Amino acid sequence: MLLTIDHVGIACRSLDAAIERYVSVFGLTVVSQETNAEQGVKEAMLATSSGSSYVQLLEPLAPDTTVGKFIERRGEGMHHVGYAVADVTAALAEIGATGVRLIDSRPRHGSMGASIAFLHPGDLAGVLTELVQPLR
Ligand code: MC0
Repeated sequence: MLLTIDHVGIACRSLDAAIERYVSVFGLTVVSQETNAEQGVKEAMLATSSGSSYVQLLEPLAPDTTVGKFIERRGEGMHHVGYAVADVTAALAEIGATGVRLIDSRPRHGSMGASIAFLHPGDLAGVLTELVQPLR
């Protein structure tokens, strides 16, 4: 079901500062920058050299957002892993049947036009997990 690691999401206090660091250290290429009000983030996708997976940098829009609360509790760091799937709706049905808690029962709008859905970290060894059906 999981095709590849689409991205790793990293919570940061300043998107501009984090972009500058990740570009200067790793030579990554910024391929998109968006504000996603529904998710409470300003985010950037930075492509690795294979072009098929990304580092996603996430700055909270406010302290009471999911990423804002995460930084308050744990500081900056790895926030989630996003796996590419062919069909996010079908994957949600299959995963839901295993008893893993679905944070999103239906897909939402994600970065670069993807359809996304989150799974609860409490059922996946503490890792907030995102399913990503990329826009093709
Ligand atoms: C919170 N917890 C996490 C976590 N965030 N565990 C692992 N990874 C994370 N990122 C844990 C806390 O440590 C706590 O554990 C428990 O979850 C409840 O924490 P809380 O602070 O009270 O938070 P809740 O319950 O309000 O929400 C946690 C939950 C939430 C994972 C349900 O963050 C959520 O709905 N996330 C999905 C949406 C999201 O993260 N959006 C931002 C990225 P204990 O053990 O103390 O109970 S949007 C994005 O990435 C888009 C743009 C895209 O990719 O395209």
